Amino acid sequence: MSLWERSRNVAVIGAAILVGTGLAVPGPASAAEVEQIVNGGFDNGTDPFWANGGMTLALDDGRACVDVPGGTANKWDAIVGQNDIDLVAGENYRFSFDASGSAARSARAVVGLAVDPYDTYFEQSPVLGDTQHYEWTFTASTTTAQAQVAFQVGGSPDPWRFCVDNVSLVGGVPPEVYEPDTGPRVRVNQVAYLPQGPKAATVVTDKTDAQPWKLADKNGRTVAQGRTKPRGVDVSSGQNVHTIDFSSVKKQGAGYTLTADGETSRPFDISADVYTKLRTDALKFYYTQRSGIAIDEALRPGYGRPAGHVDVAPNQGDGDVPCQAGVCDYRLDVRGGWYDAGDHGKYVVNGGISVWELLNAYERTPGLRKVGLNIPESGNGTPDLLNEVRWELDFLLKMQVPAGQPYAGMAHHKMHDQNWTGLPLLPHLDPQPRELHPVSTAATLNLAATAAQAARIYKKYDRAFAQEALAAARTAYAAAKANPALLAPESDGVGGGAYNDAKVSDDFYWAAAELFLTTGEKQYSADVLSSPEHTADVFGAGAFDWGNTAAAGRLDLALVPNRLPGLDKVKASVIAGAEKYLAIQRQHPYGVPYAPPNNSWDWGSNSIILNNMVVIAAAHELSGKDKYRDGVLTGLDYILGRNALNISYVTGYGEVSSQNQHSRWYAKQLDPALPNPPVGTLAGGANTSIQDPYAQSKLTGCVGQFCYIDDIQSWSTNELTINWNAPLAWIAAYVAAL
Ligand code: 9MR
Repeated sequence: MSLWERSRNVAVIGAAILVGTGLAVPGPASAAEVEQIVNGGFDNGTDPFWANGGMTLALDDGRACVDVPGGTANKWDAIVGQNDIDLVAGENYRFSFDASGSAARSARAVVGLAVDPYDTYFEQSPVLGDTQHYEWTFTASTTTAQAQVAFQVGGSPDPWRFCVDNVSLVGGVPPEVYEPDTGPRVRVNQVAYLPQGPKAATVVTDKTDAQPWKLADKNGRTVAQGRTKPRGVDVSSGQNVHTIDFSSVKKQGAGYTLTADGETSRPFDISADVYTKLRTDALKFYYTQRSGIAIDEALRPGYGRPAGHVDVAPNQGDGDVPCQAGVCDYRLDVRGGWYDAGDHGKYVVNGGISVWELLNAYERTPGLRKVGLNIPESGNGTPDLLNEVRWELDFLLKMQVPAGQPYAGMAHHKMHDQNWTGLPLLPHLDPQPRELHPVSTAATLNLAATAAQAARIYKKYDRAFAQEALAAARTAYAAAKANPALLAPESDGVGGGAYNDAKVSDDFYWAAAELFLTTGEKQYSADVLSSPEHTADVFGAGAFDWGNTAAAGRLDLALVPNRLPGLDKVKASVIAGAEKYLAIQRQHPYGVPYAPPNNSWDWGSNSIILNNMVVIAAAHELSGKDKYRDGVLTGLDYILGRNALNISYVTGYGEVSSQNQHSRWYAKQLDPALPNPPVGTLAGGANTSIQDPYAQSKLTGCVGQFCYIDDIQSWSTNELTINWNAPLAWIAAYVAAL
């Protein structure tokens, strides 16, 4: 019996090809190819294959079949497999089989370690139907004589029948090369350019001299033309590119196309309307991320589900959660909040920046007050954005250590499953024990900053809550000052993300800034002024994220009315930061205001790009200058399709968009009964470190923008998170308000 629940922490490299995708053709067979599976054609009965979970493996028309019982929770609760397989590190293997399923269920086909810790070396989860051939290649990361080929077929509510034949694992095969389908070489914002905004496109071409271009309306009539501007080789993609500027066209319309160098772009609009919808969709994302409440099918057709982690089996619940062994001897009720991402963890550090950014959007963009989100609280007299964020704020407050306990006033860094779970797994079906992890200075300051910010923003709607939040913020801030170096370690990453944060001067600065802005008190302004962050250049390659929060404090000091001495310098620093991002953008032939050192694109790069745009938008508010507005709009083009992969990174926006973001419950790619992520969900985006095995199998050697793949297995390039949708919502709200 095997537990393949480890979806992370495993290194596999190589390339994989699904036959029939037309992406690449296997190379010629080499003489050294060796079959590792015994009796894969089932010509001599079913041995040495085995089945568990109460299933009997039996021959049926020359294939091996099992009747899979219904009502199991996990894929690995029912397995057909073969053990004692040799793997050699660095060697390429072709893994193939024919399989069928009586219902449209997925089989998790795994090559992995047959013994504890059950590492996964390669996995795919095709959705089965009539008999079909499946085939991939991968490179083994490990040498072992204890590998296993397994078909995990559990996790179905109803019984079904699984059959398999011609199971093969051949070593010594040539590696495959993955070629993404990038469509036409003319790259545009596939959604919409604003009528009065800048309009730029990028053409991928070998030509080095200017080429003619034409803009056609939806009837094919040419409405503008000109010549491209050769830009040489773009560092971020390695491509030779030209740019096109068609800003002079201002006529609203749908279905425009741009043609250059014999290629015609995907269609796009010239219109502002769609950004009002994007603003709403990006914010509606949060309701379906909620923990501790049933998602109402009537409010989100196709997304209804039972409440997760409310102490109903098989959940172990969030109502009475202990600490990890040795960490504390009390228990907390930490129900509620948003699930962080595609996992079921809830993290104060990341919840903090998400709350801050959404509340910041609310404070900066008055139009947001009236936006309805169709959530259970709608119509209660409080703006829906505040209703939604309150769901997370209440959770953050629950993570604070109660008075009378050691570290009272500090916040636990995070709470999540004891072990990683596999995909798919709806929140209410997660069987893992939940645990509180140690308190940390960073989490405590996240709580202080956001609770202080909430105190000034919610005052108008809920005085009692505002007072409670402010008291919690003061307590947290004092506790952090008393415990200034309780740092969350990188090693605490089993069952949930580490969110390790070794630098907390930024969090101190941010929390002091929010407390000062809300109370006006000298004790907090003194801490702001004496912080080394106050005079530092906080606008680096990426302005801010969950681990770097000084810019959040700086932006609010610059924009929320206050009487801090030296405000001119604070404001000037924001303008200088925006100028830096504009300069990067001008150099960039895809118009991206982000150029990380060594072309090393960060995990969640799309959110970093959007956060840089938030700084540019802040400069627009401070100065009123159009160039900043134009910088934001041009940056958005990258997110919505003007990029090397010709993809919109927002589900449901643009002709080709991300839709298989890594999530345990929007797992349609693995189980057709589940939905894709809701429209308006941002994918993490290019990440040159490609930490997950699937991305490694497809993208090893990728350059910058190419380090992304729209596959549910790619948690390092294609996850969805609460902190990434926040800047999308911020920017969409900004654009909608223009
Ligand atoms: O977004 C996070 C990224 O910046 C970190 O480098 C990475 C490793 O710690 O973790 C990312 O956050 C993940 C978190 O740890 C767990 N939930 C999913 C998050 C997005 O992948």
